[in-house]
Amino acid sequence: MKFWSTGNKTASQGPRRLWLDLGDLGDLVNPAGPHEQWQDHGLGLLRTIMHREGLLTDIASTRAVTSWRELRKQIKGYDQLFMNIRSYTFPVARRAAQIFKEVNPDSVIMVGGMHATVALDELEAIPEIDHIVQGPGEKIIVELARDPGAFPRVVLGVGAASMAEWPMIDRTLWPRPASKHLEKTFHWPLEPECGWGPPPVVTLLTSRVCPWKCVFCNESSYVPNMGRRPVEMVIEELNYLDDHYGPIGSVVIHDSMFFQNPSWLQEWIEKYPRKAHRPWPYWAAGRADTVRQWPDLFEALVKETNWDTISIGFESGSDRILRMLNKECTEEDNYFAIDLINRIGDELEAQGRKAPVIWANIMLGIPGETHEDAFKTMRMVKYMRRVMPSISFYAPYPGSALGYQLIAEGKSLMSKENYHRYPDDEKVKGVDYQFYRELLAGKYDDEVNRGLDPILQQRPGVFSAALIKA
Ligand code: B12
Ligand code: SF4
Repeated sequence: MKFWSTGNKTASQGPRRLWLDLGDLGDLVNPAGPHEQWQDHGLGLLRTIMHREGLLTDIASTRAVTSWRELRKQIKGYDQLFMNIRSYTFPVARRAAQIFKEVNPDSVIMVGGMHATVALDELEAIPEIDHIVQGPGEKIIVELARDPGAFPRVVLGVGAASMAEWPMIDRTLWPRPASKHLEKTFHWPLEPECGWGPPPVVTLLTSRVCPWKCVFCNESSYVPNMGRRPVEMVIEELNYLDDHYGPIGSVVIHDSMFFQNPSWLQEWIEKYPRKAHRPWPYWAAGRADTVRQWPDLFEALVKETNWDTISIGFESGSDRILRMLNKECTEEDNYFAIDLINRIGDELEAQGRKAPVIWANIMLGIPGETHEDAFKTMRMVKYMRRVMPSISFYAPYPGSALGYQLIAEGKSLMSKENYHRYPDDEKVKGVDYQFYRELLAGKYDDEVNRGLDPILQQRPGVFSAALIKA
């Protein structure tokens, strides 16, 4: 039973507790794609906190098995189950809760995570779940595990005021890759390569919660604002991981919005290149409007700290749509950011250094989007010189303003059975997905090319492979 990190150690110490890592069956055996292999920081953090308090847990993962029968065998004999449920893992979590209660009828199931906050009714409807914690969980998990009976069925979670209070996640508490083949490329307890930088990869968070309120995103709806993790702590953790599990190849900063708090970023520029064992190249996210607001800061970050995969939520190349999305960025902001990144890339290449690449987040199929809006978006993508397009069909997630609206109007095609399965899934009634499929297949390249520089027109106009799950 190599996936049990603590064997049966917990048996003699009170209730036997299990954390269940969630994801599609088999994703840690033979993954469908690189992003399915990322580890869950919510689970890692809460397990670390519990273990520090002496509340030992075992780990199983729906990703580490290829059938429910296999999972059933692994989860027998436990008294408590913990799960971090996001909307996209809801169907798996529900099935797991049912099986767990079936094989452990006297057990207590405790869940939290984004879905508990944004779609409470869906979790309340699962009778097997005993306690549902909304919001952050780091200051409640220990009490809850010690005495679940003292809590009502629905509990408001309690978080830390600052990420400075978070312990360093014990990454050996994350599930292991579950096949010999994956073991070789995974670099557990670090993480595998996904195309953004060399392995082994370290994923980490420096900030939580984004202050903007784009209507398609539910970021601001579930965790109250909290202090950023101090720069020194981030570097210390990276150096520790490099010493113990390295050498690290690259870093993924999973923050929803890395490019915020200029004073923190300034300190990062000063300390990361000097104090980290190596200024590992990293992936991190920004917004076009703030790149335009603080261009010098942005340029210094890219050049001096090796921010070499720059994720930007452009979403659309049309002002009409950007306004509808409450993106607070304009077409002009988007083009400013692209021009700046293009120029920085040229300069770095001229010095023999690697040019940064844009990880461009793009949405298509937004209700109300016209063909011309979509052509403008694809034109903008073609304008980017070094780019990894990450295109998705707009998905009406609960917790976001637009998502709630479309759900209430009966227009959402996302269901409890299928929050998101395949990139090509249709998400909203009334959207002409056939048009978008043809657009991505390059059928409208003439329209997209209109007004573009002749050199840019020659760039490939087929983007079907860039469509991702959303
Ligand atoms: C990193 C990240 C990713 C990474 C890695 C995912 C992973 N395995 O962790 C990647 C890039 C792969 C990813 C992909 C996607 N993601 Co994502 N991702 C995030 C992000 C930015 C950080 C997650 C995180 O680590 N948070 C920090 C930890 C500490 O928080 P936490 O997990 O929520 O846990 C806390 C609480 O929820 C609570 N808690 C959790 N479990 C439990 C259990 C108990 C018992 C208790 C008491 C408490 C508790 O306590 C924890 C500590 O406070 C979040 C946004 C965010 N700010 O959280 C989005 C987010 C989770 N992702 C989201 C989405 C939609 C996606 C995608 C579907 C689509 C997309 N286009 O991005 C894909 C699908 C991925 C897949 N596997 O199929 C949504 C989820 C929406 C929802 N309603 O669930 C979020 C919230 C972003 C957003 N605002 O839209 N994502
Ligand atoms: S889409 Fe990006 S900028 Fe907008 S609220 Fe979400 S994380 Fe923030």
